[in-house]
Amino acid sequence: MPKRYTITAALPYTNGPIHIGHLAGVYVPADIYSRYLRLTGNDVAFICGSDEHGVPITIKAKKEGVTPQDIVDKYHAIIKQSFEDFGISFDNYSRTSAKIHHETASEFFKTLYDKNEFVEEVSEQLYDEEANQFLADRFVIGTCPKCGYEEAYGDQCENCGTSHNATDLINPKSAITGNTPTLKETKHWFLPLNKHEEFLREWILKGHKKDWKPNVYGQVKSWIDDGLRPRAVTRDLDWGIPVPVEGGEGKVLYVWFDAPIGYISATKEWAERVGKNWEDYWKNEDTKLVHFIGKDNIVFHCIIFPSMLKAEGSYILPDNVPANEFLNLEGNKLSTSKNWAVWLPEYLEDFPNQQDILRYALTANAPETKDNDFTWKDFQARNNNELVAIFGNFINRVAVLTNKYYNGEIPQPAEFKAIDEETLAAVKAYPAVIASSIERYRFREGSQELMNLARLGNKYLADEEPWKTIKTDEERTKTVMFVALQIASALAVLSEPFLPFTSNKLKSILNHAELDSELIWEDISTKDVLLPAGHSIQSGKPELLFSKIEDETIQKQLDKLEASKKANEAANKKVEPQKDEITFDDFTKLDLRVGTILEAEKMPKTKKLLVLKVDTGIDTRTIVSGIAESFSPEEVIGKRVTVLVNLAPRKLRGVESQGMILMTEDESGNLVFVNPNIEGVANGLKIS
Ligand code: B3M
Ligand code: ZN
Repeated sequence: MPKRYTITAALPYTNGPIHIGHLAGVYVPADIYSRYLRLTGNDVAFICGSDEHGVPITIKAKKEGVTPQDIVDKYHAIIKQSFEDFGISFDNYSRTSAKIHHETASEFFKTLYDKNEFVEEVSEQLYDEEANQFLADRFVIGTCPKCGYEEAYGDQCENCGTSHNATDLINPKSAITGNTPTLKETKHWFLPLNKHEEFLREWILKGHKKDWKPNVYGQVKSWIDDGLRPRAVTRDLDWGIPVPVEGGEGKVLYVWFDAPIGYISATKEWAERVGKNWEDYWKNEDTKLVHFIGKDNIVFHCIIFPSMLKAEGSYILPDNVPANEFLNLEGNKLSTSKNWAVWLPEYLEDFPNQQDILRYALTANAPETKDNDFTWKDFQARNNNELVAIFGNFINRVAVLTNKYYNGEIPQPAEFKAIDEETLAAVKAYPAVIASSIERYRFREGSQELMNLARLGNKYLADEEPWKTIKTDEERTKTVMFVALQIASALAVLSEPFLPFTSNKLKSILNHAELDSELIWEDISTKDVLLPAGHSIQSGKPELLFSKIEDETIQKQLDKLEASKKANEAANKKVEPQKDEITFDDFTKLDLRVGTILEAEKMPKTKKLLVLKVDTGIDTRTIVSGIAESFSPEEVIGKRVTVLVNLAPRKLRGVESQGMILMTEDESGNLVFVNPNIEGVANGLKIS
């Protein structure tokens, strides 16, 4: 039975481009789901937009010395383009700075206000005296009261996912000035989540929500079990949607209050454009509402937003919230600030027109039940061993042979053998198998089933060897090619949710547009013939669907990451402030010489000290140096070093040290010699 679906994908913050983590966690799975539902005849509204309010945007604007509006305009355009480039098939991609959103969110707030669903309260909030500003959300960093993570934000800990009030943070510090905040009174409107606890318990814990993913259900259960508290839904900020009620002057809605309403306003905008009734998608019990999000957004979509919708009273609640875990990159957490990411615009520069490889690699390795790692090696392997060697290879052989033997025309099959019947029957089973994976939000499983269909085709050709039978049995060859073409056609349709670009190319190779009616998902299992005898495929050499990725290409990506790690380390290196000024005479008092370490041994019973014999050019003397944790005695013998020779001798563990060897640290904090490193410089030469 076709149904109506409202499918939302988390609204990305417009403070930077998007990267593979966003794609893998939210947008690719949401797109697979939406495309599949459309292909199976459902009425789908696939909704997203830019989240343009909130502190991250203000912070970014401050950093770049521009206005928040400049920031959101810039990144809205970039993000929207990335989604288009990657074939994310939103019905509407809106933005929360749109007028329709401001109106919808204000109205929503007013409705709750009029229904007395808020608690209005003057309370003490964190305040930065120097910046003259209240500190909420990402303006304040401190220790998470739940897990002890030291860089938790005012509204949420990114480590354990807990959402809290800024005043709950231990040791809060202003993200603007670094100061410890003071407390200052201010009025806010609170959503009393405690009031909705019973409903949430009924709806999620006792209701049918046990079919939610265990990570989502588990998190929600633990929050409800811990007890819910009122949450402020307004803020003392100047960037956002003004609080539309008396006493709200100078305050805005909390970004997490307005952002999910963005799903509603984006639906309205779309419905107006295409002549539909938006309320069908939000207020009709027959509509299935599904939120695709990352795991850090669970509390907002499973507790706060449903409480808002329930309090408003006329909306449906989500049927499922299939949140994903996080994707890591080459073993490390993806990070915008550390530039540890693969950004979509950059990917496309390096791999033009190869969106489907990334979509496939991210789906085949999606972080569905646990955090997962994206590696460039895996990306290469998914492409070379699966997309090229199985899928692409099969299609290429089918297209080339059809053109070669039959001038591109599907041959009339002769008698079907058991293997042919079995193969065709196996193909017919795939729509249901893949559908079941998708409907259970198991997209990686679905992608592997799709690959199995290509495998089936590949194996069939390899076993039946039409390139051999063509010389001995023309009728048999026709049957085999006919069957293979049916498999290719099934692949063209069933790959669409996962590999939309490939599906399109394949449909043109097979000339699907020339068929009497467009093939849909269901046809693959119900129709005996997908491509009839006599239908012609595209003539000429078929376009290759995929091509091999060489090691050098992958190495380039790894080098790029390495470079960004280095740059980041260098940028983060704390440079100590300059010391007090000295005179030239002060400087000339230092007697620095080039020397060579002749002997070295560990100072007994110490960890750090080496006793060195150093040729200073003046003499050979003993110097005790604290370098034993970085160097073994053997390693340092023969090293050219810089020696401060006129330092007053001092005794260390009973050994008199007559000078000092100059050292510094490398990027990882290891000691290194300040090495004169000049060939042919004699010991004893002065450094000045
Ligand atoms: N803007 C948060 C995020 O990117 C966010 C989602 C809003 S969904 C309504 O993590
Ligand atoms: Zn925490």
